[in-house]
Amino acid sequence: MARATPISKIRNIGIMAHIDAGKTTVSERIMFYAGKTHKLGEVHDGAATMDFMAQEQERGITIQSAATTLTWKDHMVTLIDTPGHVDFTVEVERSLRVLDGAVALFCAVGGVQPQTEKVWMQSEKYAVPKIAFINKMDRIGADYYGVVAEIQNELGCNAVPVVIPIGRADAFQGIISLISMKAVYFDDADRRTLRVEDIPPERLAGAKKWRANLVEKCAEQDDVLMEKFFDTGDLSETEIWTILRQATIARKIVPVFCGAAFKNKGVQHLLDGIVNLLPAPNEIPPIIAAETDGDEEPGRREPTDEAPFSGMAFKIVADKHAGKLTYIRIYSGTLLTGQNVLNSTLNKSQRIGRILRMHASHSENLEMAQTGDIVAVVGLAHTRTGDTICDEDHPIQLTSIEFPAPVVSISIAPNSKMDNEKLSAALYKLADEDPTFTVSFDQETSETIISGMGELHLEVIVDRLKREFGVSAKVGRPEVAYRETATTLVEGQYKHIKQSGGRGQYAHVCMRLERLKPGDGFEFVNEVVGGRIPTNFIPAVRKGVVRAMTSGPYAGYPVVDMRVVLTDGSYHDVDSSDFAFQEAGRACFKELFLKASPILLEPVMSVEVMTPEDFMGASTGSICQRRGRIETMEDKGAYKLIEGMVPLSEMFGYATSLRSMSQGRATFTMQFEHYEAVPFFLTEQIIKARRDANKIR
Ligand SMILES: Nc1nc2c(ncn2[C@@H]2O[C@H](COP(=O)(O)OP(=O)(O)OP(=O)(O)O)[C@@H](O)[C@H]2O)c(=O)[nH]1
Ligand SMILES: [Mg+2]
Repeated sequence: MARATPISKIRNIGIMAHIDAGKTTVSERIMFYAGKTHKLGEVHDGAATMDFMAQEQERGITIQSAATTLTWKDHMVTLIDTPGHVDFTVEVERSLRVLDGAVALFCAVGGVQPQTEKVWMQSEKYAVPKIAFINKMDRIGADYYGVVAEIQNELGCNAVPVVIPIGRADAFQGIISLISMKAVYFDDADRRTLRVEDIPPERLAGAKKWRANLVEKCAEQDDVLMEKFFDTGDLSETEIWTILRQATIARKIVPVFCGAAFKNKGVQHLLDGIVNLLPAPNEIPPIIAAETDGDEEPGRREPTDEAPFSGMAFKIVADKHAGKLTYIRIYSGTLLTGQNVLNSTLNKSQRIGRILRMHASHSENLEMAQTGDIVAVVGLAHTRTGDTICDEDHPIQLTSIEFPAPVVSISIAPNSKMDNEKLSAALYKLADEDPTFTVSFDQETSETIISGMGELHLEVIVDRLKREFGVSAKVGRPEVAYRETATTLVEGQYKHIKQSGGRGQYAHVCMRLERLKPGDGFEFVNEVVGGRIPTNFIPAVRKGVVRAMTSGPYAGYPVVDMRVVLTDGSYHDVDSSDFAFQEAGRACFKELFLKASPILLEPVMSVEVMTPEDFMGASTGSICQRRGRIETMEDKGAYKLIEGMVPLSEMFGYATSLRSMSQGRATFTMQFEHYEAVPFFLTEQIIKARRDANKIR
């Protein structure tokens, strides 16, 4: 079927940066210049189109990634604005997984922040080509060249300015394009008009120096151009664009632009950069299957409409009107409404209902979608985030999306008992949307426990429950998601025998517990030979072990990083059953685990505090007091940046305490780093508290 837009003119782009760098403001300008909106919505007025959730508008931050599609110079650009706050990192991860290119935003004053490094690394993991935009050039202290150097040194990339600013702070008037070698001024009165003039004489030397840098960096990429550069000392405009495009897509160069989105400066050039330098869906490598599963074709799909359909579900939204919306990135082939597709992750056939193109909170119906499109689909009832959707006759499974495990938990109960069912239905819908949010039920205390990435994450969930689902709920204090593991190797056996009239119960198992590397989870190995336990009972033993591990024997927390080897056992012709072997598996694991020197593990966060020098001592002290250790301290302009590791359990309420200690001038971010053993004296306290609360069996 004919395409409305040739695939070479499609761009799927994300905007990523630390919190408050101006991602949403840039997105609003992009939509305005592309004629998508006619009025500029400002974040701080709660009026940004992309920040359409009530919680986003009230807090002035982005919480969920929003997508919109627009046209710029006959290219179709799908743009995803991502949040900067670490609690919503899932939104960045899923967007980067399916996008072809990204704009990395920097604040001209703040430069490379810890969170910038984090999102940069996320984008590198998915090999996403990037261009950089240094925003907020109108702020006092803006330092374009300083930030370019930071990008090069701290992010270790080949950042090459394509424009340079004319003036800075209040005197920031425009930019010099190093490709056309023209000065461009942005008229304040009419936000759209660009005044293009010759470079003013006093800026010519600087512009020539940076032009030479750009040309040299381009020439380095290509032997023929290198020769020409040596002969003539310059390259043509077309040559620069062509080589810059190739090098950006190959991730050898990160072209740098600048402006002040809030003041409507520099964004049109960024848009030119997006369409001229970032890849089309057919310029990225064909996607490869995670596993071929007996498929005789090689497990790859070329990005063409003729190839069998394949796509990835990367986002689920419970929409009030449309129902469950599944966002899909199409990697190959064509998708039609009413078509049956295979969810190859679940091996389930699904029917495509409506296909929608999303514009923030609005949508437009489509009859079909093609390679490279990002659309939302109605009708995929079972599909989850990270699942592959594909042609039923040509199954393929793509690598899923990695999500961090939730680290903070709270108990939750509806204010009114009548709302019990409504609450659990709403919670499961929200968990469906967000893979870093989980819901569980504590059998011992009959409490519903919700877990997420941080306090803000859970606060937003509770708020959404009230507003979107009409359920008011009360919540407990935030608690740390501890884990249990064993430290020594143990072997032993357990006999489950019951003889109380009628048919008896008999199951006998021998096990060995071994410790796995952190993060390796759980392995169950069956070494039983000669039918000493019939194979049909083995899954029951495993089930019993898993049951014992869900609520660990030591303190009732999940057990992780263990290998359980079933070595031997015996059975009885009449009295053995699945039930008896499950019980034996559970009890044997429990007994052995408690003998294997169990310990508690706690999440440790990497914490970065940015503070004026005056509060340096107080800030480092606040980390040490919290069982933290300082890793590095460095100067960041007028500020000091302290990086350290602190157990999460010590970080509750830190925002308030840091604020009061520094007269509101120090700020911090934190993110989950790894699990570490809890010191023994604290373990005892935690276990006692759990016992008092009746949470240990
Ligand atoms: N002075 C100045 N302020 C800006 C500029 N761009 C954005 N801002 C302001 O910076 C604040 C944060 O902007 P946002 O666009 O919400 O930043 P964000 O990166 O989307 O933030 P999160 O989504 O919360 O991570 C807002 O008050 C903007 O008005 C700029 O170019 N200059
Ligand atoms: Mg935002």
